[in-house]
Amino acid sequence: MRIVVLAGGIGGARFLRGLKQAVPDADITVIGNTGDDIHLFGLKVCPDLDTVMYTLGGGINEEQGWGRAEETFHLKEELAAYGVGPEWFGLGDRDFATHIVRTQMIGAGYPLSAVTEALCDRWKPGVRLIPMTDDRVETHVAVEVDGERKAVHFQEYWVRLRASVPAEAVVPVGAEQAKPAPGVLEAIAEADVVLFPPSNPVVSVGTILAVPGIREAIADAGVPVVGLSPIVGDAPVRGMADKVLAAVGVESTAAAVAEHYGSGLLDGWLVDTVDAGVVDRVEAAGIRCRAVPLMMTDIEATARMAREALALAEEVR
Ligand code: GDP
Ligand code: FO1
Ligand code: CA
Repeated sequence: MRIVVLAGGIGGARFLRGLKQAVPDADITVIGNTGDDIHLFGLKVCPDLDTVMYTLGGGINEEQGWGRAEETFHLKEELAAYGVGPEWFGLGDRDFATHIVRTQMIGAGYPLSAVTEALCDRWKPGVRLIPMTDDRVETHVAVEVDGERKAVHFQEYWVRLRASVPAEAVVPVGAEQAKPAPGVLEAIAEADVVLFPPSNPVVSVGTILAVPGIREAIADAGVPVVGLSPIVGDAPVRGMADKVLAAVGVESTAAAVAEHYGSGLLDGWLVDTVDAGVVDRVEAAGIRCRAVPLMMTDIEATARMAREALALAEEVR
């Protein structure tokens, strides 16, 4: 079975671990969000691609959900001693090596998709990981700080400001001009099923869908498209999905997120059992819906979620 997954960072990566366990023989292609990417210290950092790669490759800091296990921060401390920041972004020594290799290869002329493949030669994530695009896309968030409206990089909004100021708009800068990376449209066209993991619907899945051609390819593939809600009991399980959903005028409920994707894109939607009350509302929107446990407490629970998503895909096929 060929499965395509549109993934952000932590939610996407953890779901993929369960999916691999549920269907070990499946051919899984992950289209990764690159809107979170940021250039720091002259290096290109790709948080969501790295989170997927480290999580599936066994190098992730499990508690944190991002960055490397057994990390140290000597390099960052030395840079700070020179007065070189930003200090608000936690780049560890082990993680730095990834960004150095990536930046060096990009400087030598390799596209991000080829660089990602090279990095995955080491981590062997057991999926084909492709960035959504080789072009530069950066998610910016319009905020009001001290009465002044300005746009900040998504990482500045999330990590430095801790999403403590209202997001008024979310803009994937560069997305309109971006082209899907090689292999993205082909993987979608050849897929048996497309899954939206419990990833951020705005700044992860939404950003991937903002690359012209990807949304259309999914609709044209004519295969079941099934999503799992990142909102459980009217709040995100973690992160700032509620804040960025508000910025795009969508309420933070499992039903509203399904309606936001819409029946033109989604065929099936899984909500958590605590949200069983919204199943009828989602089905009224033309999307087949089931309520099942959606907390990724461990790999086995996550594998059950993946099996439910695939079963729903068979139902709507
Ligand atoms: P990010 O790039 O690190 O923000 O990761 P993603 O975009 O892939 O996923 C973030 C989303 O995953 C958040 O909106 C969370 O609410 C959701 N999430 C995290 N853990 C769980 C879980 O155990 N169950 C569900 N249903 N959603 C989760
Ligand atoms: N998240 C934080 O909350 N604080 C950090 O200092 C931080 C550093 C960082 C470094 C590399 C990386 O791959 C991810 C990192 N993240 C950090 C996570 C990242 O900001 C977010 O998980 C996602 O981009 C949110 O979607
Ligand atoms: Ca992300």
